[in-house]
Amino acid sequence: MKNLTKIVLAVGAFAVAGTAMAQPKPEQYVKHRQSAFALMGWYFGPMAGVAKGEKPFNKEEVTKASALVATMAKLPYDSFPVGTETIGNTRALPTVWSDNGKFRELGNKLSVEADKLAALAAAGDEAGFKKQFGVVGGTCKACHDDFQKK
Ligand code: ASC
Repeated sequence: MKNLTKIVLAVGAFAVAGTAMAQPKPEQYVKHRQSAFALMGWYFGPMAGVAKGEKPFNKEEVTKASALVATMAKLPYDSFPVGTETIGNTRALPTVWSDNGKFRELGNKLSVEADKLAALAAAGDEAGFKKQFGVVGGTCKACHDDFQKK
């Protein structure tokens, strides 16, 4: 074998091995997506009191929390590969895979609406924030209705 051929084959073998090692296990995908959703709820939930006027609008707090929600909203949707439909304690409905286009669309919508919420918080726009909080919550719910077990 020519040296160049050997090098090409060796590099190819490393690339294949690297890909195989980097491939997460199905249960790791489930953990990834559930972690992102759990943190999203952790930061989103307490802002409901602010949106309802039960708690004061603290610009610093809602800016931090809504920015984290917006970041978390970008994470879970690549963690529903085929093969993770029934892993662990997943609450994902089969529709996540059978109607994946709509699922991804709602995921994108959540990201867009959460970005808007974060921008309103950072601008100190209390009235806008309160209104947009409802839009984001409605986006969460729309997806839960069709894609999450009750
Ligand atoms: C939350 C939370 C959700 C959403 C959803 C909105 O605080 O944990 O999953 O709001 O209940 O309808």
